[in-house]
Amino acid sequence: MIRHRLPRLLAGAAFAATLAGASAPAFAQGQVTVYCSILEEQCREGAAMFEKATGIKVAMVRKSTGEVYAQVKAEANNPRGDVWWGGPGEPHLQAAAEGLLDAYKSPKLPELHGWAQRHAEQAKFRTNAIYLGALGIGYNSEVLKKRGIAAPKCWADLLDAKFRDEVQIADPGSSGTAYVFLATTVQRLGEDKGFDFLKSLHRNISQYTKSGIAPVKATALGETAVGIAFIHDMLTQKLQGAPIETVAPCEGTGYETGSVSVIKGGKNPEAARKFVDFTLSPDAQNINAKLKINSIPSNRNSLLSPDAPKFSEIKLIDYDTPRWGAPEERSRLLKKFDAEVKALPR
Ligand code: S7P
Repeated sequence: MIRHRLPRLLAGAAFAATLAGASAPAFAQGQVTVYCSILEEQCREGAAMFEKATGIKVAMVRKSTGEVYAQVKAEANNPRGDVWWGGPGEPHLQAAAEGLLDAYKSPKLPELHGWAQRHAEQAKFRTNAIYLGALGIGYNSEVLKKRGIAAPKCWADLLDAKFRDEVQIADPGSSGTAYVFLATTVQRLGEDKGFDFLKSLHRNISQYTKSGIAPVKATALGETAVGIAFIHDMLTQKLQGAPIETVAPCEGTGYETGSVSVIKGGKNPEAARKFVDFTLSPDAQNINAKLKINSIPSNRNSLLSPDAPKFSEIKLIDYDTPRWGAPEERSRLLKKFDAEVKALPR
């Protein structure tokens, strides 16, 4: 059943705040290794701000969410990372349940929206929420016009043969974005019909990219007519002048709870906790406003851009992040996707 819980939770959540600059430089020493699954430019900006504010040196590695999950798991006996910053919540939840993350109750928690506090509580504080983002379709209006194809309005429209080789999405094994699409489809249609849908869509997919942002960039450049990704990321391209339009699919859609976690056994646990506090603060979350990345921040005092997609205007399914982030469910769905969808000829 499709319910609309989040729009109500977010109603009236148009908070105004000032874009606070970085805090005064501090004299703490040390270092922290951050595996970063948000966008490269956010990672860079955040690292520079944190170094300036704390004096702690940041070693930053940018990888997609599923890739970081795999790396944290592979390094479990000798963790090299301290913090995992960003990306949809499901791989974080899987890592949490597998004992790969440390519980941390940040002093910033009381500043967070109710949905973010619940996310942390449900995960026994082994991960924390930093933003929300709804999944959708983006299309290049110039490419569709050239091809004489009508703009899609619904997920089902993408199954039409006229979209053959015209759709891009990432691989759900590497990309947290694409995993949200896989789980959304299964939740929306049920597992059997959901996989039938994915198999039909497979015929129209030109490429499963490694990162979730790649289809957005390809759509903006006209390298593909359609991309499936987060609506706020497509909006960033539109705000930068790309001929890209966004669609909140008519059947309803899922969303991500962007997360941050302390990696268990990391060499710099104190610096890691400081970094998590930073990611939950308006200073770090307002990087998005600066870069025109319009996800919905978890701190009530962070800026919410007037351009941010309005959850109250999007038909959302009652997307069950904890369910799709459970280890057995995520591993099973990814295995099934590889065997029954990706392996199919097109
Ligand atoms: O903050 C922007 C954003 O797009 O960065 C994350 C990133 O794209 C996730 O990458 P993968 O799909 O490659 O794992 C998103 O969580 C977030 O919306």
